[in-house]
Amino acid sequence: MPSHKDHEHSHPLRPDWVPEQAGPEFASRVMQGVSSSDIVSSKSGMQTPRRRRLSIDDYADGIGRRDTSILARAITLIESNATEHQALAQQLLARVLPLTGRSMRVGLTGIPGAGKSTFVEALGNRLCADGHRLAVLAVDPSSTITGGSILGDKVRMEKLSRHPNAFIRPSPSSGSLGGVARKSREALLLCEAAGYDVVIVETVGVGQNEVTVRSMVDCFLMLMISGGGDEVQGIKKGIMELADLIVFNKAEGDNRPRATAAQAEMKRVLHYLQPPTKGWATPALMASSRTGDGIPEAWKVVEDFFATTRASGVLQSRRRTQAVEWMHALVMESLRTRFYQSPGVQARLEAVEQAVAHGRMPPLTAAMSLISSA
Ligand SMILES: Nc1nc2c(ncn2[C@@H]2O[C@H](COP(=O)(O)OP(=O)(O)O)[C@@H](O)[C@H]2O)c(=O)[nH]1
Ligand SMILES: [Mg+2]
Repeated sequence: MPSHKDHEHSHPLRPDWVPEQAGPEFASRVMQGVSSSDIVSSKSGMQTPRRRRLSIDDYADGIGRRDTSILARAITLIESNATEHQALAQQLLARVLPLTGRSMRVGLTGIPGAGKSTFVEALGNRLCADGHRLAVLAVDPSSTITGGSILGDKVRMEKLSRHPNAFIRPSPSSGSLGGVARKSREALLLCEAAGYDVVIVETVGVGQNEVTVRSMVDCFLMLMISGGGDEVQGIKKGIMELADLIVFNKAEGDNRPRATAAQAEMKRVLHYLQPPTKGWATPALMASSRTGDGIPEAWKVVEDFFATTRASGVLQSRRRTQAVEWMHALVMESLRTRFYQSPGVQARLEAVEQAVAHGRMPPLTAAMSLISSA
């Protein structure tokens, strides 16, 4: 039984980074999980976070009553690499598990500039107006969070970020793809526990990201632009083969004919591909996130997807498979970490690397010898 102390952080959780130009309001809604009530002005006028440590009960109760500032802090907790935070995060995830699984998990991909953020703003405001509660999570390990894209999102998702039914969380600021993905998956579960019935996991179209996001969502939507370049948009990399729905965005005005042609071409291509979801043929649509045209139709297709896959049981079986694969991925990650952190390996690793690099030891012998010293 963990002691009482284990239930608390030894350090207050603090945001790693808050955009200079952004006020506490934005910080609380969109950034690192600081609630504006946590920000107090000191005598010097500097803003300093004042945090009460939260127990596992505080986190679980806060999430249960849909307190977004507690949810944001819980996500900060799971994003923390500190051992004591990770232990607490695991307890919290186990606690809220019965409340999870009730959302439509939707992945969204597309090259930078395809209009993902604008699309989420347009779609999200509609969903929220219809009474949905929407969480938007970003998986973008390449984002350095130097401000550019996040401040861009602040503008693009301005209305949505202020909507009481919306919760927007950018990508964790550091970590490998695997690390970011783990955190995003756990963040998704926390959002579900906090009663969000639609969770959009957004990622940029650079290959491995999509595969990772695909493995944590039910429905995967790919946003494309006509004339965006097949290669960069992943047509030749097979990313579109992961998609349950392809939407050509920016299909308005002068661009409409080009989008129409691209859509027709895509339909022909899709005809020859094996769709990623059994019993569901991937459609290609057009929309304009700017004018809002085609957005309700795209959402209707997403709803159809859920109705179809739920009725056939494909949705449930995909989730079961995903959970088991996820467990295996965690085993691998944990073994790897333990291996490289073991004193025996740390003591010998560099020398063994040198020996392999200079051909004094075969890689297989070296690997086996490191494993036996772990
Ligand atoms: N004309 C037009 N521009 C759009 C549309 N959707 C997004 N944009 C613009 O495309 C640019 C990139 O959009 P953004 O949402 O940031 O793309 P992201 O990088 O995929 O998130 C911005 O200048 C948007 O205003 C659209 O439907 N039509
Ligand atoms: Mg964006």
